[in-house]
Amino acid sequence: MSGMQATYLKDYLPPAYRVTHTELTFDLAPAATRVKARLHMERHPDREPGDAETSLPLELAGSELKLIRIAVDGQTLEPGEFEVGDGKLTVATVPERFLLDTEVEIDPDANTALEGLYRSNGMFCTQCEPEGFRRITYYPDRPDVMATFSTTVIGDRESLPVLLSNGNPVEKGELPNNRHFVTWEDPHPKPSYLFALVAGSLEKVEDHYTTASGREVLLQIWVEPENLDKTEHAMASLKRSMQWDEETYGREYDLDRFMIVAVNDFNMGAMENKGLNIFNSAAVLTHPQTANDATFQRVEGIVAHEYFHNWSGNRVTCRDWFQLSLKEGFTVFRDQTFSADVNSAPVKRIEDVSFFRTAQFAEDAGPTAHPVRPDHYIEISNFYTLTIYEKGAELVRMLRHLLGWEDFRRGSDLYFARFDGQAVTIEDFVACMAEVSGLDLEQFLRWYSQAGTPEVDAHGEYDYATGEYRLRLSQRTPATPGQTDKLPLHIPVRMGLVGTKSGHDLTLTLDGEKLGKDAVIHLREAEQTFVFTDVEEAPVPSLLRGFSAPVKLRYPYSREELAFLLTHDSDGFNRWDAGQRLTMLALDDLIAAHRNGVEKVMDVRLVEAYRSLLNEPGDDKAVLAEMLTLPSEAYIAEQQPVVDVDAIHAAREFVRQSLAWQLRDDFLAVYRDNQSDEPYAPTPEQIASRRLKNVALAYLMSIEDDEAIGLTQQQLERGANMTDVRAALTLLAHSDRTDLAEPALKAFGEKWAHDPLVMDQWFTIQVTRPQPDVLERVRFLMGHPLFSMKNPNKVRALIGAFAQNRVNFHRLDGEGYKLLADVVIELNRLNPEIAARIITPLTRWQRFDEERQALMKAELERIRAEKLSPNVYEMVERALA
Ligand code: 0A1
Ligand code: ZN
Repeated sequence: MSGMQATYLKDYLPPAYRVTHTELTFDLAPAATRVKARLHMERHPDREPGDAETSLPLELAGSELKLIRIAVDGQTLEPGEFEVGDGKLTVATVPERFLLDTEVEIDPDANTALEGLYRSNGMFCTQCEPEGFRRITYYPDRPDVMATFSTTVIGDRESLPVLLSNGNPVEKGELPNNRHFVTWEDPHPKPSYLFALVAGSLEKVEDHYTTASGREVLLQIWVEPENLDKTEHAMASLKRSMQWDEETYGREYDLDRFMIVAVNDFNMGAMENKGLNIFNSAAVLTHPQTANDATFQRVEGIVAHEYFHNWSGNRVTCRDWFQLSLKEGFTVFRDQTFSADVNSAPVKRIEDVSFFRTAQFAEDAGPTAHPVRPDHYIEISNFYTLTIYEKGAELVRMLRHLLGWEDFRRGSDLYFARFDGQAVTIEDFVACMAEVSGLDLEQFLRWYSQAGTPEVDAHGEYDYATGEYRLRLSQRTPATPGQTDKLPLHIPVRMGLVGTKSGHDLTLTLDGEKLGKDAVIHLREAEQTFVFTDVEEAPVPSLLRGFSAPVKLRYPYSREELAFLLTHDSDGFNRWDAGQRLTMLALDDLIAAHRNGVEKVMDVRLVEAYRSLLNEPGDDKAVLAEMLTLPSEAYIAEQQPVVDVDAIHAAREFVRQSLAWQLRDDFLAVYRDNQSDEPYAPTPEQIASRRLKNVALAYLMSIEDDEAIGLTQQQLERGANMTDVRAALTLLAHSDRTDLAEPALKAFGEKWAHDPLVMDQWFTIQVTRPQPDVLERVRFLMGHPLFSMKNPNKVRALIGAFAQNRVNFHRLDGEGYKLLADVVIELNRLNPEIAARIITPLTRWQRFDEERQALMKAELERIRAEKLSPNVYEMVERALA
């Protein structure tokens, strides 16, 4: 099957022909839409025919298209003058410069893959990244072909009053048979993956933004009428993003209008189509009564992310899909910094890193590990991964720290100026950074081509006699599939030495040079020793501050040293990290005790550490809430050589309950102190208070404290906002008290049956319970009238969430695995992209005991026996390789 063939980076060639201008006409109809395309084409100057050829054939990508007509320079081609098959259309000979006309018919209603043109709730919409445009028309559907677009959309006046596409509307009018049209022009050359069309019965909220140079921009958010009251936060986030990008990167918006559309059926979070961003409704709609704080913050981040793509992605795009992280890594870094700037910066970093160390580390350690710039793929849709996005962002963050902000900004300016309107590579980006700074980034580039998480081992020794502190660092990257030999990387280690007597950062003197109290040292060799001189007192090292490189850092800290860093480290992030490490040591003992059937004993030092956090809060509330949050089961699992699902769950519960018993009154006081009657606002202060309050309540509920039960019920009934309601409902629903759980779930389900995004939360809350009835519940809820396998949000809310429920998904009878495999098999047919994502937990079989390994592999084999899409095929083959 040709779809199963791999594409290699080393085979890259520029296209034989490029498009300078694209004219499209859509005649919309649910099952038979006509698309006419007129492409202004010319030979690519960098591609000469080989010696044996007189000309280069024209090859256009196309799939699931019914060709009606094709003409070159107005001359209709007869069968025999072109060839269709194998996902492409080939014309053997064409002139140097020509007009290509095609007309095709497509069936949006049959499109359950949600790539190309499809319908969602009666609305027409598109998703073209990475290779969806070929399902709309025949085209050189690759990012290095950039053209201006002129798009006419024709639709039914009654059912499709709103007709949108990229750029600016230039003409509209009425047509016979109750139809009308709008023509849009996008003057900025763009690749086909940034094309968008939306048509439907939508309503809008409008606002304006004046750019730094005085351009008036019309801002519109288009939604279904019932969602008009859920757009305020997205609009505010958009305006903040526009201003931030001007102030921070000197980037202004470049069209007269910027539109966002919310759609219910969408494979991912959102898409940065030029001037017409399309969002999963879950990633844009908020209301205090329907969305919690985390959602408000997620929406803000995604709105910013898509907006920032206008420069990092659209104006300067990727030469080929191997360069995906060029736009995604940079843009994630930009949105992370934005969110840090407008919220609590340390908390944003803590959240991002704890997610990264749980999920990206797991990807990097598993069978689907790949470099930030992969060198081959079967299905590019499978590479929208944590490695490309989040690790890519960590690499940009390292560059920013290596260069310092000023040079980094100059490098960014150079990159945008030099490559505006072009499709470029990751090397082009890094070369700009090297050029402005004079730094040698050759070794740094290995980060892009080498997969796997480097492990850094650190050992320190203080010599009282000489006042020397010797820090020995060594690095090693474990083998990953297809990459056995790893080279040393350039690892920036931000650090301090905290004096054990003074409790303060000591001045760092390295090789006679005074570096200050917080400095970056550069690990470049497999092993290196750094000798700090004039160290006045014995220190505890604080290493990898702010998570300055995406590595696993090991240092043999004692519990006393960790407790010391927890209170004395000047770096908030490392203070939090010390707490995590201290908790992990206690958890390790408890996991061992559970496995050996020995009685569990709580580490008093941990209790005391928590007591002092609660009683002498030195940090802001937001950081404190993070400090009081135990590592997740998934994170703990990441640290174990063989994952013991039940021991991890039992150990973590034991710590939670022990802390709750011993610090009951402190938690209760925190809860009381953070109750408020203020009207809801998604401000950092309010969010921190609510978070802290609900963390405290969760501890108290873990021991079914009577007073806490009352407070939880009150909080639910009061219904002040979805943050408090969802927290309370989750606590009741996850308690062993069926008498509390069932009525609360039932009432909530009835109250919100009309709101799909709230019902997604209702599904998730039920299937993340620790109780053993969950699998049956998932089966039952799959039959719920609101559940649909065709809606990715529902699939994620029910099946995706269940697969994160560690004790229940990993049941020893294998029923959890079987359920997921059944879903993958069904989705493989309906929506291969989602199928290939939802399968991930099964691909991690190597991490578990032999019994579970066998069960998981058996399900992968059962999937492999099906007729598979390239998406699922690639995932299964990698998992079983
Ligand atoms: N570029 C988008 C991500 C995205 C990728 C693929 C999609 O559909 C298959 C949709 C969105 C982003 O980074 O936000
Ligand atoms: Zn993106």
